[in-house]
Amino acid sequence: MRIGIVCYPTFGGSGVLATELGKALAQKGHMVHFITYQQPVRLNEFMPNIFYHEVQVPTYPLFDYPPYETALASTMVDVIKNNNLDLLHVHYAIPHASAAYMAKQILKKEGKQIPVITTLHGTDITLVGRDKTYAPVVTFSINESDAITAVSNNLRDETFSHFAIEKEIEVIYNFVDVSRFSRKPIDAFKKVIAPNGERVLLHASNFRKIKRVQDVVKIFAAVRAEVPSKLLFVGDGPERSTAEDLAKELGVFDEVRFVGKQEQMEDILAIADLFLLTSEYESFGLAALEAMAAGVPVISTNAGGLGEINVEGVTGYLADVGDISTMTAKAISIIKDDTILNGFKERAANHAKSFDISRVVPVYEKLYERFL
Ligand code: GMT
Repeated sequence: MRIGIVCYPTFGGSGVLATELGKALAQKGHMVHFITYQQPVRLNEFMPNIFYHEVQVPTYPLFDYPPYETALASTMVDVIKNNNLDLLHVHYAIPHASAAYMAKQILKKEGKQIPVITTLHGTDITLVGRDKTYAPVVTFSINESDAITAVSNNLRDETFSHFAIEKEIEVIYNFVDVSRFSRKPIDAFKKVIAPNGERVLLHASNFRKIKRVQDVVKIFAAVRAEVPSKLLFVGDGPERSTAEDLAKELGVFDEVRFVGKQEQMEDILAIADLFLLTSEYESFGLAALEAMAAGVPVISTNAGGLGEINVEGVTGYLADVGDISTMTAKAISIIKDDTILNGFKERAANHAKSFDISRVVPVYEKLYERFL
């Protein structure tokens, strides 16, 4: 098949998932064309049947806001025509689904039918999409998609409850390449982070308000008082300095490392003992799934779809949003004892296998085949 994939090129889960999907499809022999404004961060290897088309957004003194959506729709039209694409799979509704609708209408006039599949990822529905400024366009363009998928049951339900959706939404869970995350720790790296064999706690996100990174710091400070440990923060974003300030205030700054955005998550996860995800909402929590694939148990909130991947008492624990004391107590209960920790690690890695790339990519292929 000749497949167009439209996504955000950033470290966010939707871009990561879309890129990994494209790479997996290419490995299976499909021709995959990425259309976005920057090289996707996970598109870091050469494959002969992967193509990257950069959306150029010309500026003009009149434009206070250069019209990305128009440029994207035009690029979609060009790429679809020049490469005779069979379908377009857009990840994240805004503005990808509406740009795809526009491209589809343009091509229809020229006699070419292009099926559009929209995958909803989370904030496109629960946060940004619901905003009155966007909602009518989001609702319309989702309804005009030939197929709609959501990454969890929770997101599917949220979509139905907030938008007048007239079509079925299929749930296709996010996936992880388990083999990629089954890494041995790099000893030298572990020694730098935890020189005295401390436990390593980890959080990775875009540091937006919704992630409640200050809760991570509070949990760590309380855990550290009981069990010698270090905290690694991966990623960057608006709340990073809040987390840094709080770490100083709580007297744990020297035990915390902010390593910024990182591509080699598998090497970082390999030295971690516990993943903390304190979000107010996660449609799925791909970062937690990647942690589990690397054999790292997860302490998370029970918000959104997190309960669909993190299994209470098996792969980690879940607590209400903001319930620092429960999350702290559960974290300590996991890491205080080697045998208990190893049990959680093994079960987390095993559970992640049910989300392995080899199971999920064929589901997308079957979906595509329905439209050919
Ligand atoms: O978490 C973010 O803020 C980034 C966002 C994105 O669109 O890249 O992540 C969303 O999509 C991921 C992949 O499907 C999910 O794993 C995340 O849970 C979801 N984030 C939210 O719902 C807040």
